[in-house]
Amino acid sequence: MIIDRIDIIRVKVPFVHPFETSFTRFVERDALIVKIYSEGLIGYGECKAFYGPLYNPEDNGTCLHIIKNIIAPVILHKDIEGPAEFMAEVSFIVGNRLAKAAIENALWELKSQREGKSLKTLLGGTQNEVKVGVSLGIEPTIPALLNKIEKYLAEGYHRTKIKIKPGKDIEVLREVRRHYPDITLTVDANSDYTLDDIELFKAMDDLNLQYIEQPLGEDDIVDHAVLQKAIKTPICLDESIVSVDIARNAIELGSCKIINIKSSRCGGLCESIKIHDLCMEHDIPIWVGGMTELGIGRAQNISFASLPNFASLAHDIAASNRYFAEDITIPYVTITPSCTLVVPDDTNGVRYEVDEKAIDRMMVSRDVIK
Ligand code: OSB
Ligand code: MG
Repeated sequence: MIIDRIDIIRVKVPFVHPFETSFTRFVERDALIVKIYSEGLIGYGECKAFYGPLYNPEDNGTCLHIIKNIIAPVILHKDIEGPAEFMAEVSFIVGNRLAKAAIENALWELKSQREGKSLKTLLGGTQNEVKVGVSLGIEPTIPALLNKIEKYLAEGYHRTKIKIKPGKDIEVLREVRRHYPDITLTVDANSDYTLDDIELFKAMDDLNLQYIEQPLGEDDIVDHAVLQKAIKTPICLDESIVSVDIARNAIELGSCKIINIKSSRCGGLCESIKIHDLCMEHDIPIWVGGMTELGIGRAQNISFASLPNFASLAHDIAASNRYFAEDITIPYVTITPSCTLVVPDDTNGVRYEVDEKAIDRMMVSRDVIK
């Protein structure tokens, strides 16, 4: 496919409720949307970077630069066969996985249109519906958190994940468990602890958590292996898993028993499918992680989650209204009464179209490269 033009659109979309993690308090989704024009077709990709390099080493500023000044010259007016060939073309770029993934994702959309096949079919998805969990931010008080838990349990969310940070961890979790002895509960530390906190994680073994997500450094898999040997609760790696090679090393070292795959964090769907397959070979359960995506990224995550090894655990692909009053797809991503998401496929008619007018309302800048 000839790449005729690339637009990079920066949007800001307010959150319905601030989302606090150990590394920042988000009040809006600051995001880049890439729009690739190719031979009369348009493919969209959502860049998952944030306003600052707080969770990933990249942010929207670095992604804009890499896409505009490094990636675009490589693909503009060139004939790019597809996502895999694109990844080979940009393999000279070290890191910058979120930037590559944004373009890679848009190329998958173009491939889907060109071949008249759903993304699910192209990726090898096998499931018609996927189960959804909710990720809850740090709240100012325990009653405020319990309120949020109640709200999302009432909506049917299959798993409750709670963000923790030092000083807001074990007492909060004990209180949650006291109120909800039986719910599927997980925690996400977003790398805010070290091996000095090993006793804290041993204490969490009493709370029947499904997993503890990324307790230690975002670039560590060695200390995680030490911690995993010291506790019974499975560790689920998030930040640390940025490639299939790191995933293989982490599995070999015993750094985790579960992996959360965010395709953007790993440079796109091509690499992420390899991680999916590797985990399947090694009986490592996986689930699709979230980055508080807008509708374009959210819808792609649903298709990715339809791959076979994603069948056991709930995904961080909430309904759009968990974060936004207004989104950029028609319809908004919506859960079924049993709190699942129906995977768009070749026959069921489920489609998420991009709402250009909504993008225009939320746009703060636009770079056109042609
Ligand atoms: O660590 O999983 C994470 C949001 C932003 C950055 C990192 C993470 C998260 C979430 C939210 O937990 C998941 C979602 O609902 O999109
Ligand atoms: Mg996480």
